Amino acid sequence: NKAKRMYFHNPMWPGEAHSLAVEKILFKERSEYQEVLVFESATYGKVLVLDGILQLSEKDECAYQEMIAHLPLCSIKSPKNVLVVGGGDGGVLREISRHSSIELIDICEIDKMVIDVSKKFFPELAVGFEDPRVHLHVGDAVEFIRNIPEGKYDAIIVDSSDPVGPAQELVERPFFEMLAKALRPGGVLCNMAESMWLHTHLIDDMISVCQKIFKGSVHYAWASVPTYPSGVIGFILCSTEGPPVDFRNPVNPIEKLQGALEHQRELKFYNSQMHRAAFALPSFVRKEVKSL
Ligand code: AAT
Repeated sequence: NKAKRMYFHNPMWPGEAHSLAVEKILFKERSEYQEVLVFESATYGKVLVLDGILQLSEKDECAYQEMIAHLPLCSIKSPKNVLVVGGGDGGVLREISRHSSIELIDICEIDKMVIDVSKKFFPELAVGFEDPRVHLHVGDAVEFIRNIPEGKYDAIIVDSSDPVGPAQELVERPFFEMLAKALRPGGVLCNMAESMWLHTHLIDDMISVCQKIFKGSVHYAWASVPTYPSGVIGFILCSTEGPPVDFRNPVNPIEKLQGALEHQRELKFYNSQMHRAAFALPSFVRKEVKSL
């Protein structure tokens, strides 16, 4: 039936599926946008699934959330205004809140059910919403970004779902153009960018689009996240024209940030060495992602 096809034959990774033993289904409901599922797994803690695609597990969310937040924020000095697109679980907010220079954290998540479910089942992530600098906007990021004054943000983090469903438009050129406008000169974007084992074609397309729009620099980084398809996830890092940004060498190292390591929760994955290492690419990626 249709549900089975969705789980086992996702067009993003045909011919493969990753299994986790389910101890107990904790929540399953259809929101206005997608099917939201939370289950207790046997070995990875609680797991959030949207439309049959795993979004996070308690065991390895640290790798994704820490990297997607600190790769951009440690690449510029004293970030002040930040926007998160998607990220309704709050995990990226929790990481951003380690940066004491930040004054404003806007987040635009389309699906209120994701936020409510996270507050109920993932308090270690949803704690991110408690930071008083956070301003929540529930709606489509494409609409939200259209009305943002030019140059408002120092950094934008796109923590959105795969480009099937409500996130389709978030990998297209007009969206990147709006993001670039919303950034100050020398501002940075970090965008979730799929797996180098599965999607070099998609990565190549996204990078070529970004190179046309972001006149500073464009780089690809990656991290190991065992519960994501093929066990890795990538990030595209871009900067707008202006003061140059050298993403590969953090100018705002986390180890020197006042309070960043004494936060309510320790950093489990990210450090300056992981930051630098994330930009090293296998030879096949260099070859297949021609735009790099
Ligand atoms: N931190 C968990 C990882 C995610 S969550 C992606 C979020 O993006 C979801 O909560 C989804 O509701 C939201 N989203 C999707 N489309 C939009 C949109 N148009 N506007 C605003 N928010 C949106 C990503 C996991 C990546 C999985 C890799 N395979």
